[in-house]
Amino acid sequence: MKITQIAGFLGCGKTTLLLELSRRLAGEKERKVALVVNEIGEIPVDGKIIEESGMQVKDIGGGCICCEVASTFAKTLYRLYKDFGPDLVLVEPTGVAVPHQVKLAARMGGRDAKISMGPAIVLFDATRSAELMNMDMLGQLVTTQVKDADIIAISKIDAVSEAEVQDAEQRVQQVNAKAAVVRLSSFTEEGVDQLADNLLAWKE
Ligand SMILES: Nc1nc2c(ncn2[C@@H]2O[C@H](COP(=O)(O)OP(=O)(O)OP(=O)(O)O)[C@@H](O)[C@H]2O)c(=O)[nH]1
Ligand SMILES: [Mg+2]
Repeated sequence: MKITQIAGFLGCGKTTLLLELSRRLAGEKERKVALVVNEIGEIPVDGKIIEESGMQVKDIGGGCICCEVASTFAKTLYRLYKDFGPDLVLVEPTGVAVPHQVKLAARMGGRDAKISMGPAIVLFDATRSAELMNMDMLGQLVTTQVKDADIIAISKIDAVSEAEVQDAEQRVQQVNAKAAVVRLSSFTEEGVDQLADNLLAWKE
């Protein structure tokens, strides 16, 4: 069971990508997939509809899975592993979660050798690239999210110019030169297959 988080600041496109990725991974890639969401965002995750396609959905409320409810998160992962046995778990933390803390919390639930950590995929919203790391208070949080990323997805590229995509790429590379950077639009589906393949190929 491989646990992969789709992280990034509020409204950057996490849920939209989560649904696109899970559709592919459970569909043509034929993996058994579970989703863990930490907060219902703008696009409601309709657990019932998703479960009809054979996936399991767990919604954890009451706080952030990287801090207040980290132990609930860990237990949820372990239960999924024992009761459902998915190949892949896709996790959507809240927009203010810190990816390395989400990883730490996930590891608490996964000391078993058959549980591994997938990449932290961090979305960086191309439509807000100039402001994101410069916001009062929260700019530092976004910078930490980008630093923590294993893969950075420049999201919503359908809504901006080529110059703006390049601007976003430069900003994230200044903070994290190691992570792979993928151009993503969940609307046109550019980059979604690449992220699915990266996630499947990922080794800790
Ligand atoms: N143009 C464009 N808009 C997108 C794309 N993906 C998501 N959006 C829009 O961005 C908004 C937020 O998308 P969500 O997927 O809910 O983002 P989120 O990161 O899950 O949001 P929170 O969970 O509230 O932090 C919605 O209005 C989406 O329709 C994209 O690829 N292109
Ligand atoms: Mg969301």
